[in-house]
Amino acid sequence: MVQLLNELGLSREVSHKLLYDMLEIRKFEELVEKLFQQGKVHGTMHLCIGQEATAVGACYALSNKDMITSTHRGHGHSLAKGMQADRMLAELLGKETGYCKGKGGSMHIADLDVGNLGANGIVAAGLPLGVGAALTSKMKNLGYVVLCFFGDGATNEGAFHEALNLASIWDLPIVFFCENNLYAMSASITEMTRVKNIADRSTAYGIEGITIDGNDILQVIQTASAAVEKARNGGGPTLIEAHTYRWKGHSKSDARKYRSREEEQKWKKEHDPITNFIEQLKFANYISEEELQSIQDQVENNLKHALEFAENSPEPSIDSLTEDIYTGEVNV
Ligand SMILES: Cc1ncc(C[n+]2csc(CCOP(=O)(O)OP(=O)(O)O)c2C)c(N)n1
Ligand SMILES: [Mg+2]
Repeated sequence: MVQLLNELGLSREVSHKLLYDMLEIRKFEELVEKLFQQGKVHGTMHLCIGQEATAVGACYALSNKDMITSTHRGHGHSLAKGMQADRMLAELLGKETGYCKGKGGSMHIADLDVGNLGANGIVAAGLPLGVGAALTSKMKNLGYVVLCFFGDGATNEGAFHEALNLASIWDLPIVFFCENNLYAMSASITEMTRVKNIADRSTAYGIEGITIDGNDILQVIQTASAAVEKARNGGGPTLIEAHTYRWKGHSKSDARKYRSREEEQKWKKEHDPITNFIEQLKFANYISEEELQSIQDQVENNLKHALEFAENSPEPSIDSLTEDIYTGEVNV
């Protein structure tokens, strides 16, 4: 464990930042759930509590100029890629100061400045977009890598297979990162595919496929970093399948009848990515109780200010209703 921290070049400071980022995602999601219950968030929303290590670990492997594509469950990806909680909350509350001026909301949140090409309400739709961005990087020699997040359910969509095939034959600088949380809405992965591992599907496209524990952030960093480096050096795509679990229902209208409370408890107790990382850090003497408390306080404090910012921000004006909806000429 200490060895892996050293091998990955993770200092105490960096490991504290990783913990901060995971805690921020969890607390952000808990806050969003509360705001939704208060009727302040419109539409639906999909929480990623329990899946913090995949978002933070995979984005740690990327540089600022690298890009991601996200999913309907994208709050964690967005925060991990460098988006700020205040403008994210403002977006979810439909405020003018939000990342998309309050017009995108949870499933269309994006920020090109930090390389987030966007959440996406269409399952698997981020993959072809990612392939397009990776093709641009290659053709224009721009040097950036694209990492596409998607769920297990997305791997049964045609877009997944087309994207992997094109990325493979063109040796694109892209990493396909599947967050296998065992379910697509109410359907268990075992009812949706006969292959044992989703990573095995890489064989059909002649690329490397790897299955990892997605709730172990160190494993995620190790695997994603190697895949990103390979992609950057012309080695082409990799399919990473990271096992994880969403603690909450699929969206707000889900009674979770398709799985048992025992199964949920087991994942929470034995595979909580945050508790596990804290234990690893304590074991390695990387964190004291005071430092842990201070990180937790900073997260709470930051979110308190973020919420104040979002709640005090103005609603968009009616005059701006059709602004930023259609694009003008695009220069490529
Ligand atoms: C093309 C398409 N089909 C169906 C839906 C409805 N839908 C929304 S999320 C979802 C499940 C996706 O499961 P998965 O990819 O495993 O992601 P998870 O929700 O587990 O994060 C479905 C079927 C959709 N949004 N788009
Ligand atoms: Mg899933």
